[in-house]
Parts: sequence; C-alpha cells; structure tokens
Amino acid sequence: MKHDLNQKNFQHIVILTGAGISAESGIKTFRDHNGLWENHRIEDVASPEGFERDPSMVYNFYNKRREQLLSPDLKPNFGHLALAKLEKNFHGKTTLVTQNVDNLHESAGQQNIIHMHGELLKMRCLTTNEVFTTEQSFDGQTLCACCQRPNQLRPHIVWFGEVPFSMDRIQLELSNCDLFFSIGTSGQVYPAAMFGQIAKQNGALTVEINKDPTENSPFFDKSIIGKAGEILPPFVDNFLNS
Ligand code: BV8
Repeated sequence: MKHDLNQKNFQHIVILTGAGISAESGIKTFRDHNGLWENHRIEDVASPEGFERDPSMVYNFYNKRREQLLSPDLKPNFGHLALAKLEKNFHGKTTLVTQNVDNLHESAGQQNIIHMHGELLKMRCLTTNEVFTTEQSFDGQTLCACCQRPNQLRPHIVWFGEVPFSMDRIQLELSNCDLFFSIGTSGQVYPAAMFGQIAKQNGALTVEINKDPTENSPFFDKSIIGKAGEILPPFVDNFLNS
C-alpha cells in the first residue's frame, strides 16, 4: 500500500525544511519574531529595498544572526541528526531543500542540500557576483577580495522579491520524487509553500511534520503534529527498519 510509510515503497525522497527544524537548537523562527526584527518588518529588512534604504541596519541584522550561529553552544538538534541518518541509510536518493540560512543540516552530516534562500556564512560581491565564505561580521567598509573596494559586499541571502536559488533543480527533484516531507515550515513563504502541492501533483506521497497545523496541512496526505526533534528520531527509525 503506497501510503505505508516504509522505505521499500520509495526510491526518491525530497525534504523541505523551514525555521522550525532549527528552533530546538535555539534559533528563533520567523514567526517567533511575529515577522518583526527590532520593530522592523522582516520583509523590509530582508529585502533589496531595505538594503538600499539602510544598508547598516541590514548588515547588522545578518551579522547578529551569524554571530549567534557561530556561538559554540549552538548545535544541530535531534531533528537535524535524524534527517542526516535518513539520508545515510535510505536505499534510494534523498534531496534536502532548506529555506534556512543556517548551517545546522551540514553540521548534522547531511550531504545533499539545496539552500534555496542562501546561506548566512556566505557573502557576495555586488559587481562580480563572486561568492565568499565568511564567519566574520562585514559591512560597507569591508573590502571584497575581488574588487578591493568598499560598499561591494552583500549577504548571500535571497531577500523577499528576489528569485530563490536552484529553482530549476528543485522543480526537477519535485517532479521525480515519490515521497515529500515538509518539516518545520509555516508554508507562508512562496514559492517554497507550493512545493508540497507540486510533489503531490507529480504522484508523490506528501507528509507534513510541524509543531502546529498550517494552512497547507489539509493538502498533505499525512500531517504529523509535534516537535521535529521529538518526532523525527523514532519516525526515521521506523521508516528505515520497516
Ligand atoms: C519570489 C532569507 C519570484 C531571509 C527568506 C506568490 C508566489 C511567488 C512569490 C510570492 C507570492 N506571494 C508573495 C510572494 C513574495 C514572497 C513571499 O512569499 N512573501 C510572503 C511574506 C507572503 N516571496 C518571495 O519574495 C520569494 N521570491 O517569490 O521570487 C519567483 C517565484 C517563483 C519562482 C521564481 C521566482 C523569496 C522569498 C525568500 C525570502 N527570504 N529567507 C532571511 O532568512 O533573513 S524567507 C524566510 O522566511 C526564511 O527563509 C524562513 O525560513 C522563512 C519563513 O518561513 P518558515 O521557515 O516557514 O518559518 P516560520 O517562522 O514562518 O514557520 C516556522 C514553522 O515551524 C511554524 O509553522 C512553527 O509551527 C513550526 N515550528 C516551530 N518550532 C518547531 C516547529 N516545527 C517543528 N518542530 C519545532 N520544534
């Protein structure tokens, strides 16, 4: 029965994660901020217009989040570790698409990751589009390694109004997968919010795992309510050992 969640029934899994998978590691979700950051709407801070209007506020927004990400006590949680175990032991292909800009999936050992909204530990030159990794804070005074000029660097992050990365590859994965998980995302940010329906239209079984029901819950074949760090370890073990 296709709806039996055991690995024998599936060849290609796509997993979409959102801020909820990192919540138990101590990183606030988008909704925890009620969409606000220091009294600014996040869509305003995380946008090209916001960067144009007040670059130092945007540099500060990301420098603070990068600092938090790099603090020694910030670690992947049992949810991240369970997904890495799934990828390692599943007999078929696993692709993880994350809306998150943290590196906790990598730290947990996940290999095949698409960061559709970019990465906090990367910056990009506005002139050459060259991407550099960084663990330091940076701002308009920081010279980029390619042009050696100020006011050239921006966070390598997809802002509201910008096109997410790797959309062609994601579309291909969604059309080829037979099992789709949406984990820790409110489904309020597009186009990620459409991925579950696209996978379903292409014949995949779709499963949502989230602390709270979402507007998209009725569209999933299964919706499991609970914290990712608690649900995923037994779920993955049952799936792999079935
Ligand atoms: C684009 C980087 C065109 C920044 C981010 C319709 C169609 C297309 C576009 C739009 C559309 N309507 C509106 C738009 C525009 C816009 C959009 O979606 N706006 C929203 C506000 C309505 N979208 C865009 O601009 C996107 N670009 O559309 O280009 C296009 C379209 C298609 C194809 C080509 C081109 C670009 C959006 C990217 C914005 N950048 N991130 C940064 O992080 O600083 S999005 C940002 O929001 C983060 O990535 C974050 O992940 C995301 C918020 O979503 P969630 O991850 O879901 O987080 P949230 O807090 O909302 O929810 C957390 C959930 O976890 C909750 O449900 C909670 O219950 C649950 N949870 C909490 N704890 C746990 C848990 N679950 C399990 N366990 C727990 N412990």
